[in-house]
Amino acid sequence: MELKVGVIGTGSIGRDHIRRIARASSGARVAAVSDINLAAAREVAATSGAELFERGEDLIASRGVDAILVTSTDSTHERYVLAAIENGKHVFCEKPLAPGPDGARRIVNAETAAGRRLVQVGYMRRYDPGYVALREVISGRRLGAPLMVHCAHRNRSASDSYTTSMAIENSAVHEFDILRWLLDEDYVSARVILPRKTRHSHAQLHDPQLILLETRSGVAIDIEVFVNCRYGYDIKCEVCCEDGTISLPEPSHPVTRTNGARSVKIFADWIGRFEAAYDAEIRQWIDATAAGSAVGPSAWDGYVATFTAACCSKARDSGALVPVSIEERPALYRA
Ligand code: ISE
Repeated sequence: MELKVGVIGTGSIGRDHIRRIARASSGARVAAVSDINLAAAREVAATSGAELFERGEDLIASRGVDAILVTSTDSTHERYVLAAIENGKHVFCEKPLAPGPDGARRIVNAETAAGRRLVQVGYMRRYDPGYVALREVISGRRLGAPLMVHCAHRNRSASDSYTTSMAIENSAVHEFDILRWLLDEDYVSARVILPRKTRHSHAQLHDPQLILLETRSGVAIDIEVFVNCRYGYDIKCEVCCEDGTISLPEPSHPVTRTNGARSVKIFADWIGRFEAAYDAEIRQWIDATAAGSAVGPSAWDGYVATFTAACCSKARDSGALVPVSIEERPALYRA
């Protein structure tokens, strides 16, 4: 059976996933599209042959759509994911699951009430071969227990509408998800330090920020979030364990030697840096959905990442150490 996918949100990541499905994924096709920017959706519908819907809710309810991909603006995720659950349809939602923990919790509540997993959240780093290799070493305790993790999340530049909160809720949220997955444990506290602000920032954005987290077993984590680093998109992660350290591999690019210098390309953004991971996550979502199951980052994972982000924002605004008190994981997500 060919899975008929409806895409809500035809901006850049939406178009990217549409191309991905067309290019690499047998077993699925984009059957419908919708966007609040109707002209953009119409253009995508015309080139992809998908049916155009003016309202996302109508696309979700359509009998011509089996599963939903939500790539609309963050503030609209909750309503589309809830509508998909209500219609009993599998839904892939780009991160964050919702801008704040209350919205993400409502999604968890709706899914647990439905009694089955329907939601996958777009934390694509879990499919990146480098992070997968790191996890194998950590979970196999090949270097003993992890003690400290040093991370950097650097974007080349941020737009004028990008704010201090977004650096945590939209960017560092990836770190919260991947580190919890790597270490297989939750956080207990958060602190945020605001270093000297770069001159490349603007009034609404304090950049960089330094996040300090502690996990249940006492692993200390520092995350530098620097969204105006100027030189490229750079993601770093080094885990210090009892018997050695392990680092996220650098993306492999040829080394050029010319004019007295040796250089290696650095990706400009996450689309290039994590392309293989995006391909793998969408492939896995399609296969699992076609088989009637849901795998990958769950609504619970989406909730925990968003909850942690809210704690970090509070820690930054108060300057205090903030406890990250996460409730017990509902049974649906324990398997
Ligand atoms: C962006 O929205 C993403 O999701 C990227 O993966 C992240 O690295 C970037 O910082 C965000 O702004």
